[in-house]
Amino acid sequence: MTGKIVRQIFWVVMIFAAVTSVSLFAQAETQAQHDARMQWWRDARFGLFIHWGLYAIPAGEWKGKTNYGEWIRHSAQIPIDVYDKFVGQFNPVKFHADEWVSLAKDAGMKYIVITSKHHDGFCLFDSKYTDFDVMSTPFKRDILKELSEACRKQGIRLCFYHSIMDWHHPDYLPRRDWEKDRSAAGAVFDRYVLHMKNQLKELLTNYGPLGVLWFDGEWESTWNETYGRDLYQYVRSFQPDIIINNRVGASRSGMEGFSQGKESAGDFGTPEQQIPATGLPGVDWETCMTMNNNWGYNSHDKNWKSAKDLIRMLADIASKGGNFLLNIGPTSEGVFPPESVERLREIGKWMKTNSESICATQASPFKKLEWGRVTQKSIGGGTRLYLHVFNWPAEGKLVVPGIFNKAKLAYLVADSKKAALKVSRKEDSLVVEVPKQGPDSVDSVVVLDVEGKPDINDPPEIKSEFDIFTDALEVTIASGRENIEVRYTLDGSAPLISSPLVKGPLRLTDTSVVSARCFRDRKPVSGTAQARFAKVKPRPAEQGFVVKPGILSAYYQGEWDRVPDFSKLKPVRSGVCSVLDLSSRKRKEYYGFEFAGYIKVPKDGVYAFYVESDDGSRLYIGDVLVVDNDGLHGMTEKRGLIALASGLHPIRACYFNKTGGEGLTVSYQGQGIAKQPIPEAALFHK
Ligand code: FHN
Repeated sequence: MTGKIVRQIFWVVMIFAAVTSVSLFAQAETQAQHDARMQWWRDARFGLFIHWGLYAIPAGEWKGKTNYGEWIRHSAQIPIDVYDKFVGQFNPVKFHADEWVSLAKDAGMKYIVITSKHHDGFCLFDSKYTDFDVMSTPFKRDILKELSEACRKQGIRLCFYHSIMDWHHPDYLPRRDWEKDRSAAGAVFDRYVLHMKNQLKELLTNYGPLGVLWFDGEWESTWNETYGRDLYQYVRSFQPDIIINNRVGASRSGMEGFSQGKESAGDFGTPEQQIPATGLPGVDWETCMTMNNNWGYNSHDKNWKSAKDLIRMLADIASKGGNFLLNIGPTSEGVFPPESVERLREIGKWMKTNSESICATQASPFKKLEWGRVTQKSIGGGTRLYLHVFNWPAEGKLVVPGIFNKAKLAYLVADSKKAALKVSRKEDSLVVEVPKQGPDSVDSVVVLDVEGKPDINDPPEIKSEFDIFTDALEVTIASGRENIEVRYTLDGSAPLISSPLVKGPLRLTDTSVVSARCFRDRKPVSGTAQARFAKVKPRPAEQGFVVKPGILSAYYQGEWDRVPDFSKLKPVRSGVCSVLDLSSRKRKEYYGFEFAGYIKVPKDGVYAFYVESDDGSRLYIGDVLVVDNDGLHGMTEKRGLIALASGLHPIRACYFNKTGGEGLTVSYQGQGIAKQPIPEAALFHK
């Protein structure tokens, strides 16, 4: 029997043994057990993300370009043998685990998620399954071991980020498409899976109890939900109480971060660089975000978010029932960039006073408030509402609309004496009399204790197909509550009991500000909803020339983080295509398109244009930017509106893809056209 067959049998046996040993673990978890396992994480609300590795050495710069981060090996197409030389330079002599943990703890963070291995494959821990790890560097210290000890001492949960995608291991597939000289011959992906599991076993057995295993890099074609479910069970077979994110499987929908399908593996959703518009009752989720533009350290990246924005994001996320995982990319010396430390300290100052309004709170019972956000906690016989006031009321009256609980107590969280603030009722609102000046210009928190569970009556919903129109527009107003009268005005004033009753859809023929409010027994029982609808003139069609079917398309190759000005670039190829799609691209990454021509619309009226893309895209009609979906992101759709006269209008669509997923769909809707990709019959060029 040849050696090759023996080796293959060996791997089949090894893989089978690994899988069966895990499938025995698959225990059904009750909701109560699940909630108990998630409780510390739900209460934590705030954690530190750390992206650290060899990429901190080039610090974002390579051959004169300075816009790289942790993806530098791939984005700058650094050959593996050149990148491996960084191992001999990694010596973060200023690294002190206790300092890092104290900075996180003082900022009010309850857990730390650090990259045990990012996509480049380098391990920050001592692994016996590879030499591509920290023990092969001049530093020769197990960074994760030191961090686990510091976390245990300071009561912070240690968590690991582990990338499924691995640009270094010979068995990982696919190779990078530019790695022409790094053959995939002999690579066995399942052998890589076994390697990854062996390293995960090291992480799960050598560093004490872990809070979360944060998987990433799950989007390539070789990984799937079956692998994900198996890996989820495998990890929990070593630490049953560990929490695992939804990137263990392959069900995440782009940067929005939520899983498709109930059976998807993972305990929480992972929106990235974005905050969901609303909370999702019953769904655990965590927004991860950089402080500047990069996850890994980039010494040139000075686009820092302010501490004010970060504090308000924390309150916004908590008010929607989510967690905030805020990232730092340490330098190659082993320290946090000073700008990161400054922000951690600012946030820590605010959290020192206000952390009770974030930790162990639940999502707001209100849909939307003009002045800020709300979090809540159950307290004996009632509810404690934390009113996060971003815009302090000048006249000293903080109006909380649509609430029908009896107020018990109110005071400023920042007031150590908890001096009572006067609370009165004004129709549907509770009005808290507050000092002229709030205690914190970023987010002043007012405690409002009420009896019982929140009894909130949200204002009615005002809906229409679009918020602009050319001749008339139908608007519906509905409350969805029993025993309610909805009254409205069209001039922006608050509806009164004498205002008209909503008896069906309204037909607007002029620009209007619609306000609507619920009434019961001739008294207002909700706040006021308001929406503006503008009457606009349609863009005149263009005439006086002959057009032919199809739209001009120009194909470019290059690397961008945003839609470039294609007029300044030379296309690799130009031509005419029948629809706006990517089928003529020559490679899957580092390319862009510009489509230009005319779109023919059948009627005067408002049209909605939609652009769904990965990565960035922009859509112009004439010189108007109708849809701006620019930037690096997963498949994301944006919409824009424009009023057009029937006939031909110039249309221009720009698109680029950097790395990873790709995709572009340009649709339209309106004047009897259901939402659909712009068809061939509507596209022309001169
Ligand atoms: O490709 C990674 C990226 O480097 C970074 O780790 C982020 C953080 O969640 N995750 C991936 C991009 O979605």
